[in-house]
Amino acid sequence: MSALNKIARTMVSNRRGILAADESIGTMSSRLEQVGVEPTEENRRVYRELIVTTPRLADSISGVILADETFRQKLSDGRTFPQYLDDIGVLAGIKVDTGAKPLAGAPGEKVTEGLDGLRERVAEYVRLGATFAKWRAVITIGENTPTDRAVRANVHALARYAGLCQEGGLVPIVEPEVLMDGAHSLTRCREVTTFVLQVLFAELDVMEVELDGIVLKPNMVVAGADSPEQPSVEEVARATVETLRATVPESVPGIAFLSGGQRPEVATAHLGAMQSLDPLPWELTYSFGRALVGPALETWRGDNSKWTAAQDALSERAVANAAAR
Ligand code: 5MM
Repeated sequence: MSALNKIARTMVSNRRGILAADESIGTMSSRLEQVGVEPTEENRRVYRELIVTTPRLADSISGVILADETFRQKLSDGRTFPQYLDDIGVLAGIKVDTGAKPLAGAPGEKVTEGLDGLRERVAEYVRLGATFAKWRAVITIGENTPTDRAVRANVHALARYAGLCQEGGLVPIVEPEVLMDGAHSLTRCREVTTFVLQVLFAELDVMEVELDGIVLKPNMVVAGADSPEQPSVEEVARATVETLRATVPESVPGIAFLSGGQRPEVATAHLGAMQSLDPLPWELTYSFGRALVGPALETWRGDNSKWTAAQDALSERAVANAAAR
């Protein structure tokens, strides 16, 4: 078993999943403002300390994805976040993309950037304690989107990112997110997700990325958030698993879903329903952001007398997801 494969397996096995706490400074700041907390560097640090020091986190969380700012910050006891995670038996991951930017010639569509200097940044993050990385591409469903060029530009960047990570010793989480925004049907989401994953795995093959040393982080196949016809939990589970079976090679050790704006309980129910389908060739787990930390942030709201209650809210979601899988 290669070193990358061993890390990837640790990320997705033993009924654990991955916590996405890598909101960029802009996203984290607006989430704090939404709950009445001033978006300072220190408040972002304190909030992340609340999250990672949740008791028994390691029972249900195998790895935490951090943003660059958090990766270099320290907990109140002086340990860096990666050091602390290592001490509690949780892998530290780093988001290495620099965000989705407008794609030339494709109105409304974006391409994720961050390849410049990535080899050197990977080397630094490895020195600082990272074992895996994350890069998220966003694909929009609309009347005339996604365009072929938006999909191809994004999977090309994902594949080059994955290759650079593996060269430097990090397991790449490969995240092609087909957004839930819009009124499209489940069938349309399935078509788009199928196309994106087909083109993605063809590109990973071109770049000779070792598939047993990645973790795929896709969207579930759902209807658009504004669609009048919302499928049942079983329909989502079946459509998602069928889409993955048709596109994801069996050598991929694990698939860790993003939640994408689904309500926390709904995302958990979908994950649970998938496990009861026929035996699956890969581990199926979670790499949720909002569906794990949303209730904790809503509970805390910057009030440290709610610290324990907020950690309980995170524990509840983490334990429920671990049970679901
Ligand atoms: C935690 O949010 C991540 C970073 O987002 P920005 O770079 O836009 O600030 C995000 O990539 C996240 O990891 C995924 O979207 C999964 O999170 P959800 O909330 O969809 O499960």
